[in-house]
Amino acid sequence: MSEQADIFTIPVAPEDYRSGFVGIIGRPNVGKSTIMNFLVGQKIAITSPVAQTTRNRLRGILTTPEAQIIFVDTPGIHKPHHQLGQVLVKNAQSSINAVDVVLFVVDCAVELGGGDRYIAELLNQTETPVILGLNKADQQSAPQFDDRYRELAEARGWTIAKFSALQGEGMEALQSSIVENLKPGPYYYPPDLVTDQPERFIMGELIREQILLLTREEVPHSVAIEIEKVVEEAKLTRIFAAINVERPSQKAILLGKGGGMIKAIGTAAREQIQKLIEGQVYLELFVKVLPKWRQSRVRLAEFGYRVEED
Ligand SMILES: Nc1nc2c(ncn2[C@@H]2O[C@H](COP(=O)(O)OP(=O)(O)OP(=O)(O)O)[C@@H](O)[C@H]2O)c(=O)[nH]1
Ligand SMILES: [Mg+2]
Repeated sequence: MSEQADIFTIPVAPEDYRSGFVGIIGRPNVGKSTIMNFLVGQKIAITSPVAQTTRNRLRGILTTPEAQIIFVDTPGIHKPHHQLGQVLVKNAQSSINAVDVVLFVVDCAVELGGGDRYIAELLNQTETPVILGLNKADQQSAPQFDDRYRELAEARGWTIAKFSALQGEGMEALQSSIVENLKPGPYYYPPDLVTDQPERFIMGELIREQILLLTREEVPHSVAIEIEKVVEEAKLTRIFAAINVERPSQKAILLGKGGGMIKAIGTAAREQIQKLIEGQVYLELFVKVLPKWRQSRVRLAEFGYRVEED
């Protein structure tokens, strides 16, 4: 669809309608993507217990009768070690300035730490309203942890919300708090759209999610998925995807004994993709070795890791 056609499909919002962009930031693994998926009501971003699951800035759109909230999910902020790490951190930082509200997420099951303070410092330079989101309330065994988080928020005039994105408690209040912080505005996207990402990108992510869940450490971060071909037939969608890794040893792990691992990844990813496209899927995966792709800006761009400028 051309850009112009897009503009005409967006209706005019009612008077006193609110809208805006909400940047979700925080350390890796605190539950940022889980929060976005919960509020949007659909799995747009993949989630896993492995830190640095999210690699790309990703938009999830929630349209209600009173507001349109565009969530910008970002990779966890941490100290960068290599080219991919630097791209991830830079992108997360620049999204702080480009949004209307920042949702700074922490894991309240653990004490406020250096990683959170590092992010709080980045936020000191912004005028954007900040909501400090205390996630994983369901896992918190020491409620006194909240004291430090409250001090942090009160000293800076931030709003606080406490919730569990996994179980849902407190999520309605979080949504209200976000809407309260939004200004009157138009629909930025058609009301029925839930993400700005093409379906192919999400398909690749759903494959990567299974690799994160089924293989150990090291391998997941060296993986880049390329959807090479999608063939839509009457009752079946055939998808051909390459899994790029950096070393032959990683290829061996991904294949597994007798091809058992790649089969398990394929079966699980296929189920997820079927949910996404609401139809039958045939999924064919192959593993390729592409040395040092993470060090290469060109490769990063090829695999869809945008280097975003401030
Ligand atoms: N118990 C509990 N687990 C949660 C909650 N929210 C998220 N998780 C889990 O925490 C892990 C990380 O969640 P993600 O949503 O991938 O975290 P993230 O902040 O997006 O992580 P990165 O993309 O790596 O920065 C997953 O295993 C989630 O299921 C919660 O409220 N309670
Ligand atoms: Mg994430």
